[in-house]
Amino acid sequence: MIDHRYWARYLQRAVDDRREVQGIGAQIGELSLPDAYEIQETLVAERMFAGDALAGAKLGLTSKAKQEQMGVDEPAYGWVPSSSVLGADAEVELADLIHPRAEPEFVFVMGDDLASPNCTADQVLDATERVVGGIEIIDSRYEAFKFTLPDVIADNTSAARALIGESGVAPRDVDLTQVECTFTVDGELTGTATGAALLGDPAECVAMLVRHLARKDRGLLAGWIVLAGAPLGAEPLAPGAVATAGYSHFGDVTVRAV
Ligand code: OOG
Ligand code: MG
Repeated sequence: MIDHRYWARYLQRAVDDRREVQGIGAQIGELSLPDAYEIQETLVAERMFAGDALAGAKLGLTSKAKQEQMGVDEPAYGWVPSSSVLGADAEVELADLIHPRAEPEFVFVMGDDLASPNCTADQVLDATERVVGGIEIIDSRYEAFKFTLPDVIADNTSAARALIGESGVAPRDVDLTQVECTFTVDGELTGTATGAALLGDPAECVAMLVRHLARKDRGLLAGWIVLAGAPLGAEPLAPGAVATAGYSHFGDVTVRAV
C-alpha cells in the first residue's frame, strides 16, 4: 500500500517550487492505475481545502497526435481547478511554471448535471449548453516532460492553465467531428485537425469521462467545463511567444507567454 498523500504532496511541492521531479513509478517499482488516480484525487482535494474550487474536468491523450507525441496510447482523466481558468485572450506568466506547453482544446460547457455508468455521446450533447474553443497550458511536473500513463494521471494529467473561449456553438448546431482547428505559434502554423481527431468524436470523449467518473459514483455538474483533449500536439512556450488556436465554428483563443 503506497502513501497517496505523500506522493500528492511530492507533486504539489514540484508545482509550488516550479521544479521538475522524478517519476513516481521509477521510485516505487510500479505505480498502478488505481493508485495513480488516488494520488491525483488527494492532490486535487488538498488544493480544494487550500481554498481552490473545481471548475470542471478534462481528458488527455485522446488524439493520435498527442498519444504519439507523449508515447502513451490510452486516454487519461483529470480535474480543472478554478484558479487555473483564464479568458480567451490571456497572458501566462512563464516564471510561474516549469516547462509549459500550449495545445488547442475542444471545451464543453455543461448545461445540466450528467452522471451515468453507460453514458453515450448523445447524452453528452443533451447535457451540454455549448462547445467552445480553448487552449490548455500543460506543465508536466516530471523531468524532461516524460512520463508513463500512471505517472501523468497522478500529476492530474499535466494540467496547469486553461484558456476558455467566449463564443461557441450549441452542441447540435454543428457536427463537432467536422469543426476545424488550426494552431499557430508566433505566426507559424503547427498543424490542423478536425474534431474527429478526438477518438472519432469529441462528445464520445466526454462520454468516456462520464463513464469513468461513474465508477466512483461521480458525475459532471451544470456549469462545469470539460476539456475533451488536444487534437494536435502541444508546443513549448518561449518568453514572448504568442499562440493562437483558430476554430472554424468557435471564436479564436490566444495565449501570450510573458
Ligand atoms: C498529458 C496531458 C494531455 C491532452 O489534451 O491530450 C492533455 C500531457 O501531454 O502532458 O491534456
Ligand atoms: Mg489537454
